[in-house]
Amino acid sequence: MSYVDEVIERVIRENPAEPEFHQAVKEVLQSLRVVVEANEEQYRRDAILERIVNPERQLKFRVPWVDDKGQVQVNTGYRIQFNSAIGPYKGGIRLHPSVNTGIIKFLGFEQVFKNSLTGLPIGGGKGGSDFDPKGKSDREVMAFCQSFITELYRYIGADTDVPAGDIGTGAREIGYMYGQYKRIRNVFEGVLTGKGLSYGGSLARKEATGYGLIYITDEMLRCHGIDIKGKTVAVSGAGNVAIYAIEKAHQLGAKVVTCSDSTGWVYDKDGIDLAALKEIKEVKRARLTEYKNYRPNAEYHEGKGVWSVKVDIALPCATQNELNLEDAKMLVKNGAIAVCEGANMPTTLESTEYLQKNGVYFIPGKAANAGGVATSALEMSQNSERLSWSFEEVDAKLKNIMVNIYHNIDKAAKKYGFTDNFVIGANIAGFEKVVDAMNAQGVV
Ligand code: NDP
Ligand code: 2IT
Repeated sequence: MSYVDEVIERVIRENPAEPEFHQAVKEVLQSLRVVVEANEEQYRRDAILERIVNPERQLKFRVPWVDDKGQVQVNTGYRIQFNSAIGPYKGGIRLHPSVNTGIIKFLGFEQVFKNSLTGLPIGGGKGGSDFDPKGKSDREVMAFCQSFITELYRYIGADTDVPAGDIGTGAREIGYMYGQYKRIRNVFEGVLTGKGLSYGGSLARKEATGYGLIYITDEMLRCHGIDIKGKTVAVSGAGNVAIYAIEKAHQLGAKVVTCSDSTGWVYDKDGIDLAALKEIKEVKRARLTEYKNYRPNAEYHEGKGVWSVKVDIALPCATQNELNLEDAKMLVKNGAIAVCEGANMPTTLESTEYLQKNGVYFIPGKAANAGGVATSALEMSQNSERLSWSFEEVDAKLKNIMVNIYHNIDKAAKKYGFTDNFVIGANIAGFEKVVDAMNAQGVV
């Protein structure tokens, strides 16, 4: 059996009941086949693949807190410090009831390659909890965040591990976590990113993932002679990534006609009203059912459905495995030209293959949504030099990073004979730098 297949089998055997982690490992390792098989003996002797799929450290801890009725609640906290070969662990904290070890592990694994692709000195990690911020009072969210950090503070630090936002963790949660860290450690340092602007946050971090997604999509299309202007776009999700992807897509002259949350989706043929969406989601923290109050001509549907709309470009920005084979078939039938992932692993393996086989340009999340973590690294730089850069400066750097990522993954794909296969390109380009650093640092 080939080394790649052996390690995939071992991961499945040793990590049962972690299907999302298996999926992420399969996608990456299968892409690396050409690189590994060219030098299989050496890779095997150095156990590179066993080391790359095994986190350096996994933390799992109790998070007790008191709700507004005086009842003690107990959640589980996670932090997986996956790989620090090229920099301190870096990656978000997901707060969602679906969180478990396998989900955090797949996200941490993806983060290793994504962070490498940014070209910045950040290793990969991810954390989270099965706590659900939805429907909780601000005080309850604060109680949870303080308890979470009361345990996690021992393992993180500006030069060790720098968490940030992800699903369910936004500016409010980062603020509470930062305050508790500072109180316990008595240091004011850039231990978290996505901070508020008044205490060390970076301008353009909030916008960065969504903007970056559009910058790389635009660059990829431009290089294939296609103008994003005038294109119709389907976006899923209505959170941080979705909102700022819609904003930048509109600025570049595309029209986004859908968005969604976990209960339903909106079709607005005139283009999503961004001011309304921001008020519903960022201010009121309400459901998308409210969208019709702002735009009576828009349609609201319960359940899933954004991929059934005829569009040129699809941008999944909600969560993992939200675009399945049936969805991919509908997109192809409707003539879609590109799918670029704002979320982490939103497309199933079989739908990715189907899209690619049918000539749809596909940019995987580890490249397409890397603008968020890249700008987090820029926030770390600003914190280290105790300065803040202007919005324009950060945005220009972000754009440059996304354009570079596109060209690097394009080059890697071409080098190995897989032109336009940006999955293979991203995995190889991300992997090469990490492995080079691991080899240089010996067996650690
Ligand atoms: P948010 O919490 O801000 O928004 C998530 C959105 O997805 C919400 O609209 C949510 O609906 C919707 N959603 C639908 N189904 C689900 C589900 N099963 N689980 C969770 N959410 C669901 O998160 P972000 O926008 O920050 O993150 C979206 C995706 O982008 C994630 O995959 C994340 O890992 C990825 N990402 C985020 C980055 C960032 O900087 N924030 C950077 C790179 C990637 P509802 O409100 O009803 O729950
Ligand atoms: O998935 C991701 O890249 C993020 N949630 C952002 C991580 C970060 O450290 O900014």
